Amino acid sequence: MERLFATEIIGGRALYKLHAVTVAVGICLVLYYRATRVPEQGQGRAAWLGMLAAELCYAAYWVVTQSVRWCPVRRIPFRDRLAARYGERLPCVDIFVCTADPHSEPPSLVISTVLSLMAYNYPTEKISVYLSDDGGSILTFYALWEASLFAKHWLPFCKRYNIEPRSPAAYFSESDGHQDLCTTKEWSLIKDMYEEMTERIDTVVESGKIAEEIKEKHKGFGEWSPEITSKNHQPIVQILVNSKDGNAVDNDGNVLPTLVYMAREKRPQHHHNFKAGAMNALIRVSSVISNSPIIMNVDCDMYSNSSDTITDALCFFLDEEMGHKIGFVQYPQNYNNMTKNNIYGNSLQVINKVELNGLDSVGGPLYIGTGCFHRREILCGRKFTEDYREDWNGGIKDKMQAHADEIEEKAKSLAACTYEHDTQWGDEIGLKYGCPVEDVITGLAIHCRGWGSVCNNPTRPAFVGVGPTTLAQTLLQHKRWSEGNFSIFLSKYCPFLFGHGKITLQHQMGYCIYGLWAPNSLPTLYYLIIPPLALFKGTPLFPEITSPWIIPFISVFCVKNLYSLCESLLCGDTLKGWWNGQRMWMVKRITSYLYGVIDTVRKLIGLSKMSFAVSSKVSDEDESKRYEQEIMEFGSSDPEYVIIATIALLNLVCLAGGLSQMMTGERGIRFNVFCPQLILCGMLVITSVPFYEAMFLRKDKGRIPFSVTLASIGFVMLTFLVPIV
Ligand SMILES: *[C@@H]1O[C@H](CO)[C@@H](O)[C@H](O)[C@H]1NC(C)=O
Ligand SMILES: CC(=O)N[C@H]1CO[C@H](CO)[C@@H](O)[C@@H]1O
Repeated sequence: MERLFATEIIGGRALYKLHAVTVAVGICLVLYYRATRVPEQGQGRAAWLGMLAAELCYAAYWVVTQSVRWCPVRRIPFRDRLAARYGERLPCVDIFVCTADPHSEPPSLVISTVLSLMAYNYPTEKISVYLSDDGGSILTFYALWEASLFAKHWLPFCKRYNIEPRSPAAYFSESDGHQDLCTTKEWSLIKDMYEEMTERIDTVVESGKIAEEIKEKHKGFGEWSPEITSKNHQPIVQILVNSKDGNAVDNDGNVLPTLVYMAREKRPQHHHNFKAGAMNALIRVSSVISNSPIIMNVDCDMYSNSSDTITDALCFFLDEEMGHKIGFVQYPQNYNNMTKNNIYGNSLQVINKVELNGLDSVGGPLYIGTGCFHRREILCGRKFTEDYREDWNGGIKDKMQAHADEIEEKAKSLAACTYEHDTQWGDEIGLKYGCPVEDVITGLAIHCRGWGSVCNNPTRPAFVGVGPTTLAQTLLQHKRWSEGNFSIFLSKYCPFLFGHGKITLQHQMGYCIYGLWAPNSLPTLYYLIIPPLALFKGTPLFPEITSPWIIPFISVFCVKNLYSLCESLLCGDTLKGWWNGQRMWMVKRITSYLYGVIDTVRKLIGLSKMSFAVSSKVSDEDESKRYEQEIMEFGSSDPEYVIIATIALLNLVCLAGGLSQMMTGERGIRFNVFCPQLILCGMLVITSVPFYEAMFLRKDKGRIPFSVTLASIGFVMLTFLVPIV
C-alpha cells in the first residue's frame, strides 16, 4: 500500500561530516595544547586552567550538538492519499487553547486564534475547540461568545473563497490587498463585522464591565458573581456551540465545530500547576464532551496559518506502516512579528529546520507545548507495544445523548481542584507537574514509554505566534526556557538517567542541547572577561601568532563560525540577521542563561519557590517603531543591562589599553604574543557596537540609562582588581 508520508534525508551530509571531523581534530589539538603547556605558578596558571575548563565545556557541548546534525530528516505528508483512503472515516480531533490572563493576552487576539482553528479544512462536526481560561475571566468568556456568533459568518466566508490565513486578525491586517476579493461587498461586510466585534470586545475589556442586556443573551454569564476572582472561583464549563445540536449551523447551513469554554476551579489553598494543570483539566473535560482520539494544542497567540494542518498531521498517525509507533506530531513555532534582520535573534529557524529535524532522525522531536498533535491514549499514559492499533472510531459517537446541562455538570466535577488528589494525574497521566517546561518532560516520558514522534515542517508555516519584540521579553523567554531545561537536566528526569536504556544515546544528547543552555553561560562569561583582562595585564593565554599551535585555534573558530553562517543562511536568515544572532547568542548567555543557572541552583538548595511570569504581549508605540527600525531596546535599569554594559565596556577598555601598551612597549606586551587576545577582544568590541551607541550616543527613551552606564563603569573598575595568576 502507498505510504501516507515520505521521509527524506536532508542533503549535504558528506560535506557536513567533513566539517565535523575538521572541527573535532581542531578541538583535540586545542585541548592537547592547553593541557600540556600549563604555565608556572604566578604566570597565569589559574587563568590558563580556567581557559582549559571553559574549552572543555565548549568541546563537550559541541559534541552534544552533533547528535542532531549528523543525519537530519524531512517528512512529507500526502494529504490527497489520506483523503482518498479514509474519506468519511477520519477521526475526530479535539483542539485545546490555553490562555492565562485577559490583560497580557488580549481576548480579541485569543478569539482570532480560536476562529482560525474552527475554520480548518476538516469535517466540522469532527472538530471540537476548547478554550481554557486560567484567568477565569468573564471578559474572555464574553469574547468567546462573540466569536461563536461571528463564526457563523466567518467560516462560510473562509471556505467559499478558500482564504488564508483564517485568523481574521491576521487576514485583515495583511497589507498586500486581497486581490479581487477586497472589492466585493461580502468582503467589506465581513471586515466591518469583524472590526465592530473587536471594538466591542476591546471596549468591554478596557472598562472591565459587561452590560446587563448582553448578560441576558447567554446563561453562561450567570456563572460570574461579584465575588469571583481569578484565583478563587468554582469550575466553569460552558458549551457555546454544540455540533450535535441541530441549531448549531453557520449561515450556509453547515454544522459548526463544537466550542467549549472552561475555567477550572481555583482556590488559594490548592496549587494549580500552571499550564500543565489547565491541559490536564481539558483532557478530562473533553473526555465527557467529545473524547476525540486526537488532541491538538496551541498557545492562544498562535493562529493557524494553514488550513490543511489537521489532515497533514493525520497522515502520520494513520500511516499503515509507521503510524502505530508515532505518539505525537510536533510542528515548529513561527513568529509573525520578526523584523528582516532579527535584531533579537528570535527567528528560531535553526532550531526549527535543523535541530527539530535532527531530533526526528534519532527518535523524535521534543514536545514544545504548542503546535502539537497527540494521541489521547498516549497523553493518558499508555505504553508502546508492537501490536498497538488505535480504534479511530473511538470518541463519543452520540455525544449529546445526555442533556447538555448534565454534561456541563459532569465536566465541572472533572475540573474541580480536588479531583486530582490521590490520583496519577500530573505524574503518570496527562502532562507532568513540577517544572516550568512541563511539556518537555511530558514528551520525554512519552519517548521513554517507547513511542516515537515526528516533526512536520511544511513550507507554509502551520502555526504563527507573536514573538518577543523587545530585548526584555526575549531575555525573559530565554531565561524561562534555559532554566526549565536545566532544572530537568539536574532532576531525576535528566535525559541521561531517565532515558538510559529506553531511548538512544543520540536522543538523550539531543534533549541535552537545551538542558545545557544555562550552564553554557559560565564558560562564556569566563571567555568574555578573563582574556581581555589578561591582555590588559600582560598575561598571554594563547599561543603566539607565529606558532603552528595557533592553527587549530583559528581553524576551529573560523570553521565553526562559517558553518553557523551557512546554516543560518540556508535556513532563510539574512547575513545581518546571522550577525545579530551572534550578538544575541552572547547576550543571552551572559544574562538569561546565567540567571537560569542561579535560579535553578537556588531552587535546588531550597532558597526560592518556583515562580512563573507571563511575558507581556503588548508594547508601546515608540518601542514598536524602534523595533521596526531594528534599534535595540533597553530603557530601564534592569541588572541584566548592567551585565551587558559592563562586559562591553570592559572589552573596550582592555582593547584600548592593550593596544596602547603594545605601542609604547610597556610591560613587554609584544604583538605576536598578544595578537590572538587582541583579535578576540576586537571581535567582542565590534559585536558590542550597538551597546556603546545605546550608552553614549542615543538620545531616545530606549537607550541604556545613565545610571546603568555609571554602574557598569564602577564594575569595570572593580574587575581590574581581579588578579590574573
Ligand atoms: C503564512 O503562510 C503564508 C503562505 O505560505 C506565508 O507566505 C507567510 O509567510 C506565513 N506567515 C508567517 C508569519 O510565517
Ligand atoms: C501583537 C503585535 O505586536 N502585532 C504587530 C505585529 O506586527 C504587525 C506589523 O509589523 C503589526 O501591525 C501588529 O500590530
